Amino acid sequence: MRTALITGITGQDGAYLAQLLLDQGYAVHGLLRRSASADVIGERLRWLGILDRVKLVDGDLMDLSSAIRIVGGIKPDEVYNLAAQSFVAASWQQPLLTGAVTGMGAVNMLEAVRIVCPQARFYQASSSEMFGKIQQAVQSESTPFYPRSPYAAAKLYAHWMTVNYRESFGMHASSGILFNHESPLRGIEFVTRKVTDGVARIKLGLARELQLGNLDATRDWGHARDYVRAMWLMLQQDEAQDYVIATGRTTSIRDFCAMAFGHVGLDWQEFVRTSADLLRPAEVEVLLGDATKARTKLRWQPSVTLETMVAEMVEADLARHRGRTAAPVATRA
Ligand code: NDP
Ligand code: GDR
Repeated sequence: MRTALITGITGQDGAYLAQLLLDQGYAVHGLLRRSASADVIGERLRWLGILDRVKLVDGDLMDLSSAIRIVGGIKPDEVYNLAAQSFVAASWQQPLLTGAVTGMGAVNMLEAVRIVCPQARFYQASSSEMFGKIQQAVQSESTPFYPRSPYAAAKLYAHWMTVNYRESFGMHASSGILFNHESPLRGIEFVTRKVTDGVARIKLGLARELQLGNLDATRDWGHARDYVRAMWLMLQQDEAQDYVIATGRTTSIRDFCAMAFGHVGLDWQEFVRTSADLLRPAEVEVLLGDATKARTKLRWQPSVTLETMVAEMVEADLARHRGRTAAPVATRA
């Protein structure tokens, strides 16, 4: 039986990846940071029905000694480093913490693997945010980076350190440069889930409006379940490399709103308000990925369309809120 260690197992991707690896017959261990809210922290794993099938071990990405202890104790075949302070907007408020977790934390994991389990295969969760102020209209593995936030700068450091450990120490270390991917398990602060949650609340009469920031930005959105499959495929290759994972379609926040509200028969323009407080100090205006390399070498391709994903997310949020419904908002014809 193969063994995997996932950092960030309580997050969106960690939960879906754990499910995929369990289905493949892996023993799955997850690094869990200590919390006073331990009862709610495994909510995504519980939602997927796998909380009791994964083994959670206490540790923190910022604590090298815990990383060494955990990697040395488990001796995993594969390590997926998904843990991060992953919310871009928060990274301007907490730049040092973001650097410590998202940047240095990845190096702690690389060091732990190098020192106590160098044969393990390593996956680093890199990000399309590293392209930032885009240098090419469509971004691939060869597109120059231009990070636009403390988060993106921290990810870029972790990305290059992963390349560095591969080239310096011969480690099987790969970076997946993943474009935005969403699901019903997406954190509530990210725009897609904020919108689908808002749609559900408004539809059920629990809220009257939804406040958003920049509606003009566009993102290349895929489904997290498809994207964790790409992570796994990267570690099954003989040679470690870096891959862009994207759908090749970009959509504005405005159009995403139209789709999500439209799913329940509402006109988004009646409910969405914009607030300058939600604008970022520097914006990534457009992202659009070219995943040709992944399609060719990994034989990976997305299976879920944006329309299907939006419907799944809205329905999941409706189900979550239905228990505490007030009067529903009338559906427009
Ligand atoms: P989430 O924000 O949902 O999950 C982040 C995870 O990191 C959580 O399990 C969180 O634990 C954990 N974590 C945070 N700080 C620490 C710490 N100090 N020590 C240990 N664990 C910690 O992220 P996603 O699942 O969406 O993303 C997974 C990874 O992929 C992240 O690195 C993200 O930056 C990156 N990424 C995501 C993309 C996306 O579109 N989703 C696209 C490209 C890259 P807790 O539950 O305790 O908070
Ligand atoms: P992003 O995702 O920053 O791309 O990072 P997010 O959903 O937060 O923002 C996407 C775009 O929507 C605009 N926006 C808003 N965003 C949020 N969160 N809330 C709002 O109210 C709002 N209104 C407009 C933003 O300005 C932005 O342009 C995600 C994270 O998962 C990262 O960890 C990951 O690396 C990248 O995707 C790829």
